[in-house]
Amino acid sequence: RAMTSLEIGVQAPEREAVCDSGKGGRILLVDDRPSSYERLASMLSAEHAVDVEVDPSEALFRAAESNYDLLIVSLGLENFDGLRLCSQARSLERTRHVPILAVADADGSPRLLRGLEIGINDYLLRPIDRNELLARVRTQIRRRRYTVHLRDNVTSSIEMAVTDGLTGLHNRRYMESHLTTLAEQASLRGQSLALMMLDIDYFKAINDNYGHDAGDDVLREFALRIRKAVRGIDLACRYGGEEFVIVMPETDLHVAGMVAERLRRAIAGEPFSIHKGTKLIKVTISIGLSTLERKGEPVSDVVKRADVALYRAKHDGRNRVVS
Ligand code: GH3
Ligand code: MG
Ligand code: MG
Ligand code: MG
Repeated sequence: RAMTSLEIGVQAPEREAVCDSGKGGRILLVDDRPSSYERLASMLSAEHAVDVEVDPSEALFRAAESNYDLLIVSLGLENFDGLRLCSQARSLERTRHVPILAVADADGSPRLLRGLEIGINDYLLRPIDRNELLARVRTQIRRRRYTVHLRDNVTSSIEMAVTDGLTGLHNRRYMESHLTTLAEQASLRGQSLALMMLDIDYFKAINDNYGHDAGDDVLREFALRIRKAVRGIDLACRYGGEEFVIVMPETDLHVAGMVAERLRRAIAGEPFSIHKGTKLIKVTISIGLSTLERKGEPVSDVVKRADVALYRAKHDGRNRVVS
Protein backbone atom coordinates (compact mmCIF):
# COMPACT_ATOMS: atom_id res chain seq x y z
CA ARG A 1 0.00 0.00 0.00
CA ALA A 2 0.99 3.64 -0.38
CA MET A 3 3.38 5.23 2.08
CA THR A 4 1.23 6.82 4.69
CA SER A 5 4.00 8.66 6.31
CA LEU A 6 7.37 10.23 5.72
CA GLU A 7 10.47 9.74 7.70
CA ILE A 8 12.21 13.04 8.26
CA GLY A 9 15.89 13.45 8.90
CA VAL A 10 18.97 11.37 8.26
CA GLN A 11 18.60 7.64 8.87
CA ALA A 12 22.18 6.84 9.85
CA PRO A 13 22.22 3.34 11.38
CA GLU A 14 24.31 4.38 14.38
CA ARG A 15 25.63 1.34 16.19
CA GLU A 16 24.32 2.42 19.58
CA ALA A 17 20.95 3.15 18.06
CA VAL A 18 20.75 -0.31 16.51
CA CYS A 19 21.56 -1.99 19.82
CA ASP A 20 18.76 -0.06 21.51
CA SER A 21 15.39 -1.78 21.14
CA GLY A 22 13.64 1.57 21.18
CA LYS A 23 11.17 0.10 23.63
CA GLY A 24 10.34 1.22 27.14
CA GLY A 25 10.02 4.88 26.18
CA ARG A 26 8.09 7.59 28.00
CA ILE A 27 5.51 9.04 25.69
CA LEU A 28 3.15 11.98 26.09
CA LEU A 29 0.10 11.55 23.86
CA VAL A 30 -1.79 14.77 23.22
CA ASP A 31 -5.25 14.10 21.94
CA ASP A 32 -8.74 15.22 22.98
CA ARG A 33 -10.88 12.52 21.37
CA PRO A 34 -11.29 9.52 23.67
CA SER A 35 -11.97 7.15 20.77
CA SER A 36 -8.67 8.19 19.21
CA TYR A 37 -6.39 8.31 22.23
CA GLU A 38 -7.74 5.13 23.76
CA ARG A 39 -6.90 3.26 20.57
CA LEU A 40 -3.42 4.80 20.28
CA ALA A 41 -2.64 4.29 23.92
CA SER A 42 -3.65 0.65 23.85
CA MET A 43 -1.39 0.00 20.84
CA LEU A 44 1.55 1.81 22.43
CA SER A 45 1.24 0.57 25.98
CA ALA A 46 2.50 -2.89 24.97
CA GLU A 47 5.99 -1.36 24.61
CA HIS A 48 5.99 2.04 26.31
CA ALA A 49 4.74 4.09 29.22
CA VAL A 50 2.07 6.41 27.84
CA ASP A 51 0.57 9.52 29.45
CA VAL A 52 -2.48 11.06 27.80
CA GLU A 53 -3.10 14.81 27.93
CA VAL A 54 -6.22 16.43 26.50
CA ASP A 55 -5.35 20.04 27.28
CA PRO A 56 -2.69 21.51 24.96
CA SER A 57 -1.28 24.12 27.34
CA GLU A 58 -1.12 21.51 30.07
CA ALA A 59 0.63 19.24 27.56
CA LEU A 60 3.28 21.86 26.90
CA PHE A 61 3.79 22.32 30.63
CA ARG A 62 4.13 18.58 31.22
CA ALA A 63 6.51 18.16 28.30
CA ALA A 64 8.73 20.92 29.68
CA GLU A 65 8.62 19.56 33.23
CA SER A 66 9.36 15.88 32.68
CA ASN A 67 11.69 14.07 30.36
CA TYR A 68 9.53 12.50 27.69
CA ASP A 69 11.22 10.57 24.92
CA LEU A 70 8.48 11.41 22.46
CA LEU A 71 5.42 13.62 21.98
CA ILE A 72 2.61 12.23 19.87
CA VAL A 73 0.27 15.03 18.81
CA SER A 74 -3.05 14.58 17.08
CA LEU A 75 -3.65 17.26 14.50
CA GLY A 76 -7.04 18.68 13.57
CA LEU A 77 -8.75 17.99 16.84
CA GLU A 78 -12.02 19.30 18.07
CA ASN A 79 -10.88 21.78 20.67
CA PHE A 80 -7.36 22.85 19.80
CA ASP A 81 -4.81 23.29 17.09
CA GLY A 82 -2.19 20.56 17.35
CA LEU A 83 0.13 22.42 14.99
CA ARG A 84 0.26 25.37 17.34
CA LEU A 85 1.28 23.05 20.13
CA CYS A 86 4.07 21.58 17.95
CA SER A 87 5.29 25.06 17.12
CA GLN A 88 5.28 26.09 20.78
CA ALA A 89 7.15 22.92 21.73
CA ARG A 90 9.81 23.75 19.15
CA SER A 91 10.28 27.25 20.52
CA LEU A 92 10.69 26.26 24.17
CA GLU A 93 14.21 25.45 25.34
CA ARG A 94 13.07 22.50 27.44
CA THR A 95 11.07 20.81 24.66
CA ARG A 96 12.94 21.93 21.55
CA HIS A 97 14.70 18.59 21.06
CA VAL A 98 11.94 16.21 22.09
CA PRO A 99 10.82 14.36 18.96
CA ILE A 100 7.26 14.90 17.78
CA LEU A 101 5.19 12.36 15.89
CA ALA A 102 2.04 13.87 14.40
CA VAL A 103 -1.10 11.86 13.77
CA ALA A 104 -3.43 13.29 11.12
CA ASP A 105 -6.64 12.38 9.35
CA ALA A 106 -6.24 11.05 5.83
CA ASP A 107 -7.17 14.45 4.35
CA GLY A 108 -4.73 16.31 6.57
CA SER A 109 -1.87 16.70 4.07
CA PRO A 110 -1.73 20.52 3.84
CA ARG A 111 -1.49 20.75 7.62
CA LEU A 112 1.21 18.09 7.68
CA LEU A 113 3.33 20.15 5.31
CA ARG A 114 3.08 23.02 7.77
CA GLY A 115 3.99 20.59 10.54
CA LEU A 116 7.10 19.48 8.70
CA GLU A 117 8.17 23.10 8.33
CA ILE A 118 7.62 23.66 12.03
CA GLY A 119 9.84 20.69 12.79
CA ILE A 120 7.77 17.62 13.55
CA ASN A 121 9.94 14.53 13.11
CA ASP A 122 7.51 12.07 11.59
CA TYR A 123 3.80 11.53 11.00
CA LEU A 124 1.15 8.91 10.51
CA LEU A 125 -2.14 9.16 8.67
CA ARG A 126 -5.31 7.53 9.88
CA PRO A 127 -6.30 4.77 9.91
CA ILE A 128 -3.32 3.85 12.05
CA ASP A 129 -1.59 0.56 11.44
CA ARG A 130 -0.37 -0.84 14.77
CA ASN A 131 2.95 -2.24 13.52
CA GLU A 132 3.78 0.88 11.59
CA LEU A 133 3.00 3.04 14.60
CA LEU A 134 5.23 0.93 16.86
CA ALA A 135 8.08 0.89 14.35
CA ARG A 136 8.05 4.65 13.83
CA VAL A 137 7.83 5.30 17.55
CA ARG A 138 10.77 2.98 18.24
CA THR A 139 12.86 4.78 15.63
CA GLN A 140 12.19 8.17 17.20
CA ILE A 141 12.87 6.90 20.70
CA ARG A 142 16.12 5.23 19.65
CA ARG A 143 17.35 8.38 17.97
CA ARG A 144 16.30 10.51 20.91
CA ARG A 145 18.22 8.32 23.36
CA TYR A 146 21.26 8.28 21.14
CA THR A 147 21.27 12.08 20.89
CA VAL A 148 20.89 12.44 24.66
CA HIS A 149 23.72 9.93 25.12
CA LEU A 150 26.00 11.89 22.78
CA ARG A 151 25.08 15.18 24.43
CA ASP A 152 25.79 13.84 27.93
CA ASN A 153 29.15 12.46 26.81
CA VAL A 154 30.20 15.70 25.17
CA THR A 155 29.16 17.65 28.28
CA SER A 156 31.10 15.36 30.59
CA SER A 157 34.24 15.43 28.46
CA ILE A 158 34.14 19.21 28.44
CA GLU A 159 33.72 19.19 32.21
CA MET A 160 36.54 16.70 32.63
CA ALA A 161 38.85 18.80 30.49
CA VAL A 162 38.54 21.80 32.80
CA THR A 163 37.95 20.16 36.19
CA ASP A 164 40.27 18.47 38.63
CA GLY A 165 38.86 15.01 39.33
CA LEU A 166 39.93 14.75 42.96
CA THR A 167 38.75 18.11 44.28
CA GLY A 168 36.19 19.28 41.73
CA LEU A 169 38.02 22.60 41.48
CA HIS A 170 39.09 23.97 38.11
CA ASN A 171 42.32 22.55 36.79
CA ARG A 172 45.47 24.42 35.80
CA ARG A 173 44.62 24.51 32.12
CA TYR A 174 41.30 26.22 32.81
CA MET A 175 42.90 28.64 35.26
CA GLU A 176 45.59 29.66 32.82
CA SER A 177 43.18 30.35 29.98
CA HIS A 178 40.86 32.37 32.21
CA LEU A 179 43.57 34.21 34.03
CA THR A 180 44.53 35.89 30.77
CA THR A 181 40.92 37.01 30.23
CA LEU A 182 40.56 38.23 33.81
CA ALA A 183 43.82 40.19 33.59
CA GLU A 184 42.73 41.80 30.31
CA GLN A 185 39.42 42.81 31.89
CA ALA A 186 41.18 44.25 34.91
CA SER A 187 43.56 46.21 32.66
CA LEU A 188 40.70 47.58 30.53
CA ARG A 189 38.61 48.64 33.50
CA GLY A 190 41.51 49.92 35.52
CA GLN A 191 40.72 47.46 38.29
CA SER A 192 43.06 45.51 40.53
CA LEU A 193 43.56 41.76 40.37
CA ALA A 194 45.15 39.57 43.03
CA LEU A 195 46.57 36.07 42.78
CA MET A 196 47.17 33.70 45.65
CA MET A 197 49.35 30.61 45.44
CA LEU A 198 48.82 28.11 48.25
CA ASP A 199 50.88 25.05 49.10
CA ILE A 200 50.29 22.55 51.88
CA ASP A 201 53.19 22.37 54.33
CA TYR A 202 55.06 19.07 54.61
CA PHE A 203 52.39 17.33 52.60
CA LYS A 204 54.78 14.55 51.72
CA ALA A 205 54.94 13.69 55.43
CA ILE A 206 51.12 13.32 55.54
CA ASN A 207 51.34 10.78 52.72
CA ASP A 208 54.29 9.04 54.33
CA ASN A 209 52.77 8.85 57.81
CA TYR A 210 49.12 8.17 57.04
CA GLY A 211 49.02 6.88 53.47
CA HIS A 212 48.15 8.29 50.09
CA ASP A 213 44.39 8.00 50.67
CA ALA A 214 44.70 10.17 53.76
CA GLY A 215 46.63 12.66 51.61
CA ASP A 216 43.74 12.65 49.14
CA ASP A 217 41.25 13.24 51.97
CA VAL A 218 43.25 16.28 53.05
CA LEU A 219 43.30 17.61 49.48
CA ARG A 220 39.51 17.24 49.17
CA GLU A 221 38.83 18.88 52.51
CA PHE A 222 41.29 21.65 51.71
CA ALA A 223 39.44 22.33 48.44
CA LEU A 224 36.15 22.55 50.38
CA ARG A 225 37.61 25.11 52.76
CA ILE A 226 38.92 27.10 49.79
CA ARG A 227 35.44 27.11 48.26
CA LYS A 228 33.98 28.45 51.49
CA ALA A 229 36.57 31.19 51.70
CA VAL A 230 36.23 32.65 48.21
CA ARG A 231 33.56 34.67 46.41
CA GLY A 232 31.63 33.55 43.35
CA ILE A 233 33.75 35.70 41.04
CA ASP A 234 37.01 34.30 42.39
CA LEU A 235 38.66 31.57 40.37
CA ALA A 236 39.95 28.72 42.53
CA CYS A 237 41.92 25.89 40.98
CA ARG A 238 44.17 22.98 41.79
CA TYR A 239 47.38 24.07 40.16
CA GLY A 240 49.28 20.84 40.68
CA GLY A 241 49.75 18.11 43.33
CA GLU A 242 49.14 20.01 46.58
CA GLU A 243 49.41 23.49 45.14
CA PHE A 244 46.37 25.65 44.58
CA VAL A 245 45.81 29.04 42.97
CA ILE A 246 43.05 31.55 43.65
CA VAL A 247 42.58 34.48 41.28
CA MET A 248 40.64 37.37 42.79
CA PRO A 249 39.29 40.04 40.43
CA GLU A 250 38.66 43.55 41.77
CA THR A 251 40.87 42.83 44.75
CA ASP A 252 43.91 44.81 45.89
CA LEU A 253 46.87 43.52 47.84
CA HIS A 254 45.46 44.68 51.18
CA VAL A 255 42.16 42.83 50.81
CA ALA A 256 43.85 39.77 49.29
CA GLY A 257 46.14 39.70 52.32
CA MET A 258 43.12 39.59 54.64
CA VAL A 259 41.47 36.80 52.64
CA ALA A 260 44.73 34.83 52.64
CA GLU A 261 45.20 35.26 56.36
CA ARG A 262 41.60 34.17 57.03
CA LEU A 263 42.14 31.09 54.88
CA ARG A 264 45.46 30.27 56.54
CA ARG A 265 43.73 30.37 59.93
CA ALA A 266 40.78 28.32 58.66
CA ILE A 267 43.27 25.56 57.79
CA ALA A 268 45.62 25.72 60.76
CA GLY A 269 42.83 26.27 63.29
CA GLU A 270 40.66 23.28 62.43
CA PRO A 271 42.25 19.81 62.22
CA PHE A 272 41.57 17.63 59.19
CA SER A 273 39.75 14.35 59.51
CA ILE A 274 41.32 11.27 57.86
CA HIS A 275 40.85 7.49 57.95
CA LYS A 276 37.06 7.79 57.68
CA GLY A 277 36.84 10.26 60.53
CA THR A 278 38.75 8.12 63.02
CA LYS A 279 41.77 10.42 63.13
CA LEU A 280 42.34 14.17 63.18
CA ILE A 281 45.57 15.73 61.98
CA LYS A 282 46.88 19.27 61.99
CA VAL A 283 47.54 20.78 58.57
CA THR A 284 49.09 24.14 57.73
CA ILE A 285 49.57 25.99 54.47
CA SER A 286 51.87 28.66 53.13
CA ILE A 287 50.57 31.37 50.81
CA GLY A 288 52.29 33.63 48.31
CA LEU A 289 50.45 36.74 47.09
CA SER A 290 50.85 38.97 44.08
CA THR A 291 48.80 41.52 42.14
CA LEU A 292 48.66 42.78 38.59
CA GLU A 293 51.17 45.61 38.73
CA ARG A 294 50.56 47.42 35.47
CA LYS A 295 48.09 47.33 32.60
CA GLY A 296 48.88 44.66 30.05
CA GLU A 297 51.42 42.91 32.23
CA PRO A 298 51.88 39.23 31.18
CA VAL A 299 49.99 36.97 33.58
CA SER A 300 52.99 34.67 33.78
CA ASP A 301 54.78 37.50 35.64
CA VAL A 302 51.94 37.70 38.16
CA VAL A 303 52.08 33.94 38.71
CA LYS A 304 55.87 34.09 39.00
CA ARG A 305 55.75 36.74 41.74
CA ALA A 306 53.21 34.70 43.74
CA ASP A 307 55.49 31.68 43.36
CA VAL A 308 58.50 33.63 44.61
CA ALA A 309 56.45 34.92 47.57
CA LEU A 310 55.35 31.36 48.34
CA TYR A 311 58.95 30.21 48.30
CA ARG A 312 59.77 32.91 50.84
CA ALA A 313 56.82 31.87 53.03
CA LYS A 314 58.23 28.34 53.06
CA HIS A 315 61.73 29.56 53.72
CA ASP A 316 60.60 31.86 56.52
CA GLY A 317 59.07 28.96 58.45
CA ARG A 318 55.79 27.99 56.69
CA ASN A 319 52.19 28.49 57.96
CA ARG A 320 52.30 32.12 56.83
CA VAL A 321 51.29 34.59 54.13
CA VAL A 322 53.93 36.51 52.19
CA SER A 323 53.41 39.11 49.48
P1 GH3 B 1 56.64 21.80 51.60
O1 GH3 B 1 56.25 22.24 52.95
O2 GH3 B 1 57.98 22.29 51.20
O3 GH3 B 1 55.62 22.14 50.58
O4 GH3 B 1 56.76 20.22 51.68
P2 GH3 B 1 55.91 19.17 50.91
O5 GH3 B 1 56.20 17.83 51.48
O6 GH3 B 1 54.50 19.57 50.92
O7 GH3 B 1 56.46 19.38 49.45
P3 GH3 B 1 56.62 18.52 48.18
O8 GH3 B 1 56.22 19.40 47.03
O9 GH3 B 1 58.01 17.98 48.13
O10 GH3 B 1 55.62 17.30 48.29
C1 GH3 B 1 54.39 17.31 47.68
C2 GH3 B 1 53.88 15.91 47.71
O11 GH3 B 1 52.53 15.86 47.30
C3 GH3 B 1 54.62 14.95 46.82
C4 GH3 B 1 53.57 14.13 46.15
O12 GH3 B 1 53.76 12.77 46.32
C5 GH3 B 1 52.29 14.56 46.84
N1 GH3 B 1 51.15 14.56 45.97
C6 GH3 B 1 51.00 15.18 44.79
N2 GH3 B 1 49.77 14.98 44.28
C7 GH3 B 1 49.12 14.19 45.16
C8 GH3 B 1 47.79 13.61 45.19
O13 GH3 B 1 46.97 13.79 44.30
N3 GH3 B 1 47.47 12.86 46.26
C9 GH3 B 1 48.35 12.64 47.28
N4 GH3 B 1 47.94 11.89 48.31
N5 GH3 B 1 49.60 13.14 47.27
C10 GH3 B 1 49.98 13.91 46.24
MG1 MG C 1 56.55 21.86 47.96
MG1 MG D 1 53.83 21.35 50.04
MG1 MG E 1 54.29 21.67 46.48
